Amino acid sequence: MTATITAFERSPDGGMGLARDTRVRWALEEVGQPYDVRYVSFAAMKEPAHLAVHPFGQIPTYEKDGLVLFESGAIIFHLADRHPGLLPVDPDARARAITWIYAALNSVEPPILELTTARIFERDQPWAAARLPLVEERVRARMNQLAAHLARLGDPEWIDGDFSAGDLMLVSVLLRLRPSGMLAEFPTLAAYVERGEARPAYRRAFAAQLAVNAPQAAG
Ligand code: GTB
Repeated sequence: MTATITAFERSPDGGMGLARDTRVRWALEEVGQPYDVRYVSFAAMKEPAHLAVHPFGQIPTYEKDGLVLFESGAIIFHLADRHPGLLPVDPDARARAITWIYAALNSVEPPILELTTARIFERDQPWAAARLPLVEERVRARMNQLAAHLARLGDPEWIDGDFSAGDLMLVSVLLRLRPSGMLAEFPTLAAYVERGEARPAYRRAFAAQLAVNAPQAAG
């Protein structure tokens, strides 16, 4: 049976690939698994039918052969675990790649999400101008640490040997920094993201979501 994932019926980013279905599409493309997409509106995400597959009423989800998953990290780990190509066979290298999945989700993505919240959702608050620089500094601190780590390694193509699900997740969270202009402050991280985006599997994933979300795709 072909896997079915869920995605926004119309992503607010207009096809920039920032919604988290893009990273799941990318993983599916990397491991060569076909997939269908069920598109859901914001209202439908909060209805019982969708809450039955995602307790928090969000996208993405993944369904295949009776298995129902939510959380992009869990879905991507599952795909990497079941199919060759995204996790090394060597147990220690595999553990390190999984570490980078967690690092991307737990240590890199949170300050980036906070920045998005501060820049967009809280911008009209009376305290927004005072808070934003604090949030930006937290992002810069984490990006400096990550850039320093890559520099210590000699700025390799990928974070630990061959491209892995760790890189897929790290690139996916870092590219969410681009709209703020802050990714460009870290040229080695920007180059790392560009290497990820240049992969044929990423390009296919990006094109698939763009076909649905680009402004000209509006019916
Ligand atoms: N931890 C979960 C995961 O990793 O899967 C988080 C899932 C999540 O936040 N899903 C978002 C969602 O469904 C979409 S990706 N939101 C609707 C809701 O909560 O009601 C976040 C997102 C949304 C929009 C943009 N954008 O337009 O730029 C970027 C990212």
